[in-house]
Amino acid sequence: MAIKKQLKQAVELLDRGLDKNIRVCVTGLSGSGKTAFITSLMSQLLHQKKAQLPFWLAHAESRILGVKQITYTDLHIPEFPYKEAISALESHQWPKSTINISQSRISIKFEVKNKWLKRIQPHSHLNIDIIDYPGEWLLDLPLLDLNFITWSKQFYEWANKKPQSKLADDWHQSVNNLLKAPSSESDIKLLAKEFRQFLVRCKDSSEGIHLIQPGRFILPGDLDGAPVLDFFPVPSHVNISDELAEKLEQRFNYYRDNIVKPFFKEYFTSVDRQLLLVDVLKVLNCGYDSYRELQQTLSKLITSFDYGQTNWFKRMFQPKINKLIIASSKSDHVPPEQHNAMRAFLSNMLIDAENQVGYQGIDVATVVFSAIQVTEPVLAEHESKKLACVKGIEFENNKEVINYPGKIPTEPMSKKQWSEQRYNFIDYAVPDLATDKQLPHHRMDRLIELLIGDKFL
Ligand SMILES: Nc1nc2c(ncn2[C@@H]2O[C@H](COP(=O)(O)OP(=O)(O)OP(=O)(O)O)[C@@H](O)[C@H]2O)c(=O)[nH]1
Ligand SMILES: [Mg+2]
Repeated sequence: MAIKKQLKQAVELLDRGLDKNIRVCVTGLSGSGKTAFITSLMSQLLHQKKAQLPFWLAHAESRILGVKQITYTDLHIPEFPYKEAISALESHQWPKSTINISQSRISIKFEVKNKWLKRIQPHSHLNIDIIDYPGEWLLDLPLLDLNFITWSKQFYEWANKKPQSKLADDWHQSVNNLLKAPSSESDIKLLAKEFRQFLVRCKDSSEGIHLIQPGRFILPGDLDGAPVLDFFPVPSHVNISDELAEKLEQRFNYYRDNIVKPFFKEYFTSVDRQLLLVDVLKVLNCGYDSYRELQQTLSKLITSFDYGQTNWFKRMFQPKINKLIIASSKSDHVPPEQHNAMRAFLSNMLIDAENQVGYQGIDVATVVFSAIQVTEPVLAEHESKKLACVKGIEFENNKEVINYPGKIPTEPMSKKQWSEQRYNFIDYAVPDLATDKQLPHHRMDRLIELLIGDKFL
């Protein structure tokens, strides 16, 4: 009887110790590669039997017995469109930019390694939950700690900085003019529309602007046309009627409390591991102002997920994130000789935020990877020197190119140094890929090990 009881206790311990469910939160701005990453992750896992994944230790030890996609219990959330993503790749297209939420649950059955645990249960399984969503919505996270006045103040500080200040003239004029007169509901609607148009100009510009808030103003989803989106920030020097101030504040509060808060509450609660994807190539192309703006945007995001006592996220969710992986996606845009530089660049950019998170006892790792490798490294001759380049199909014209993108700096650059650099990172199309085996990648196995490797005890 005593043995039976001990065994029961051991099994309970094992269950807890093995932590059978893990929730991975993939964060990243629009275009940073979230959907490509999830597609590749599923492809690597579902084809693991014949896959090359040497940095995933449990796999290298041949302890992964099988992987399957299982039904998620939250029946109201659509399933991640893996099949659609694969068929897009088969027709040489990238999966479409995401416009709504989806979720996937993958179950991995594995052989237990720990010799004590193994006696009780030779096999175990780990369920991984992962969600995909439009990157634009992520930028609403910092709004949760703001009220209408602080948000307006922050907005105009941001709008007066380059590069976005170059696009803000029309908006400043509209808000100044219209607010001089008493504002009817139709004036408010019109101004809100002009505000959205300004945000869309920022998003579509080639200047590399990132902090485009509120996210639903760019990608409203099912809120298209809803009055909750009829608000805009008011500059502090403009005096508006109490009635208008109250209306705008009410809508801001409604947006924050009834749209943004439930979104983060539902999808970001109980996250165990966080992966932050960053497209560093875009800022290298766009230059200093874009770099600074991305740095500030990401730092703001990281510290919104911050785990400090005073933070809204902590107060609400008691998060248990114990690992943050900051990853530079699309490493196939640069030759392997520059991967270390790419990592150093990312690390330098986020050093302060990383330091802050690390101080709170959270493991932080920085990596470079490519979810779907669509280029190959080649050596090209230039002025009788060999130059490490990449060869791929240029997205814009569907022609094969050999591209030297420029040398990524390993040390932070001054504004002058930035102005002297020229980068030429181009977008690549999807070549002919076999999709009934693991998708070609760079370091997805390292990322899998960092994200979940410690769960295969
Ligand atoms: N070469 C290369 N390009 C990539 C890779 N991953 C993503 N891309 C490019 O980046 C684009 C955006 O990737 P997505 O995965 O759609 O980005 P996202 O973060 O899901 O963006 P949203 O859905 O808009 O939030 C793709 O259409 C590709 O052009 C990669 O591993 N290699
Ligand atoms: Mg996406």
